[in-house]
This record gives sequence, structure tokens and C-alpha cells, in this order.
Amino acid sequence: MDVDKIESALRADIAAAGDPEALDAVRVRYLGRKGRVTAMLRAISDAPAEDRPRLGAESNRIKILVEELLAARRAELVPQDENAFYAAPIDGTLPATDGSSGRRHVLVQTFNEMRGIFHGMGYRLASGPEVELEYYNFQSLNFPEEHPSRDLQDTFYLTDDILLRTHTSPVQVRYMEEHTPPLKIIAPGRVYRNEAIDQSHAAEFHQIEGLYVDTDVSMADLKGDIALFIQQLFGSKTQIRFKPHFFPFTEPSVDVDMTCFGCAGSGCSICGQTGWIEIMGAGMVHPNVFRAVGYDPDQYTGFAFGIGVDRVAMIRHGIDDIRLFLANDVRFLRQF
Ligand code: 2NM
Repeated sequence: MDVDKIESALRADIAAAGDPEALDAVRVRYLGRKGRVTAMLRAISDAPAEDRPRLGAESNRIKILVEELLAARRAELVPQDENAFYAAPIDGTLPATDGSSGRRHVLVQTFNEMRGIFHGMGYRLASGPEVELEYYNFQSLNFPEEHPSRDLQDTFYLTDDILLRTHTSPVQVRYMEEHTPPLKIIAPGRVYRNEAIDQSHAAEFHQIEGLYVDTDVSMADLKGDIALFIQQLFGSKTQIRFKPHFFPFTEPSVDVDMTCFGCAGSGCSICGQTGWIEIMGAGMVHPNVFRAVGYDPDQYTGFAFGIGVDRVAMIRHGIDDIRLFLANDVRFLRQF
């Protein structure tokens, strides 16, 4: 095998290649499975042991040389290609590129819309930690020691007394500790519950809770603010109704229904033929919550409410699986 012969043949072949396709054919002829360099490398194992180191070194040198010469020739050829490309007439019939850009997450859009409405009604923003003391998440909110939601089955505990907040109410307790009424705030954010996951239950979801405290705040004030909020979010013809409910931190407590936006109350598949959709929970702040933050329950009254942001986004956009929000699938996200 004559290394010099292969080298001069290679140089000639590469010089003769006039375009990238011809150059690629040269590459295959030398480095391909049946190529000349490949054959050289294969032949080494059949050679006498004393010749192998020399043959190995020569084959490798040739292999590297082939790659270098190919790369150099490719660099010579490509600019001509580029010139041809730019010299070609522009085809005005080609479709435009889609010009797509990023956008806000559908949950953030929903958050912002809801926050904007509350802002217009005089609510200030409050925020607090997602990793929270058990005290702020439960004790201060009048949850009895043996309340089922305190169970490990339902709440993610990080230590004995530190957990992932299960609602944004602790934000409001912290806020009341630091401020004197009158106060009117919303606490938006992510909350965590150790749920069995399905299309309507996620372990991470999103809430906006509201709180209004002053002298003489009544259930009528609660109903007025909720109606105003719901009508701005879902349309001015939307009606609401209260059903009795129970929360540890409010008394009395209510579940709030709104008339179905799909059928305006006559019954359809969205509302399960009832004409009503359950949209939020609310109530008058329990005196024990006021005591926990040092307010005199004889001096102040207040209402509070909570609404799920995921649920609002699902209702408004016809989304049937809550898990889609955090799946980070752009095919879903770019629809909104
Ligand atoms: C709800 C329903 C009813 C609520 C209560 C409080 C606090 F801190 F003032 F006690 N914040 N949020 C509340 C009341 C939340 O969510 C369904």
C-alpha cells in the first residue's frame, strides 16, 4: 500500500470537486464504509505485528489529512453557493414566516384580569411566603387541632411546624398583624394540597383571596362586592346566589354560585343542566381570627372570600384538564 499514492490521488480528487455534492462523493470514496482510508485502517490487523505501529500512524495521518482537505475545500465552495443564493430572484409567492412570539401564560392573563377588576374596586395587593408556618396556615385561622385538612394526607409538611401553604389566607393574617383597619386587600398566589391528581385536581393551583375589614362591614357589603366582581369578569347580566357552607375562618360562611354563562341559567352541558356554576367561597371573618391578630371583634367586622384562578381560566376558555396549566406544552399555551 502506497501512502504517497493515496495522498496525491486525494489531493487531485478534492481539487477536481466543483460543488458540495461532488465533494461529498470524494468524502465517501475515502472515508465511507468501502472507502480507501477505511480499507487501510482495516488492513492493519492483518499486517505482521512489527509493521502495525507504522501502518497505524500512517493511516491516521491520512485520515486526518482527508478531513482537513475536505474542510478547506468545503470552505472554498460554500461562499460561491451563498452568492448564488443571494443572487436568486426573490419568490414573492412564498408564505411569510409565522412571526410568532412569546406571550403571557394563560393563568397569568387570568390573574391580571381579575387583579385589574379588584384594583378598580379599591383592593390593594398583598403577598407572602409559599413556605409557611403551620401557625399562619391553620392555628391563627381558627382551624381546630384535629381538623382533617391538617392531616399529612392533605397538606405537604416540610417539618413539624413548617408547610407549603394550602391557601393564601396566611398572607392576610400577616397583613392584619402589621396594619390597623380599615383595610381592603387581595392575596393572589400559588397554593399546595396533597391531592389525588385528576383532571379537576392538582397538587399546585392558584387562588385570589380577598379581605375587607372596617367598622360595620356586613354580609350585604360582601354580596355587593362579589356581584360587582363577577359581573365585570363574566358579564353584567350574570346573577349570583349564596348557599350556606362551612369554613373554620368565617362565620357565617357561604358558597357562591353564578348563573351559567353558557345558557344564562336555562341549563346546558357546561353547568350540568342546573343553570348555576359554583365559583367561590366567602364569609364574615370569624371573631377568633380577629383575636389572633389582636383586633377587637366587638370593634371590627370584615368579610373574606377565595376564588380559584385555575377554575376561572378553565370555565372561561373551556379547558377540561387542570393539569394542562403546568404541563408546559406550547401547543396548549399558544392557544391563549
Ligand atoms: C375562602 C373562603 C372564605 C378567607 C378568610 C381569610 C382570613 F384570613 F381573613 F381569615 N382569608 N380568606 C376565606 C374565606 C377564603 O376561600 C374559599
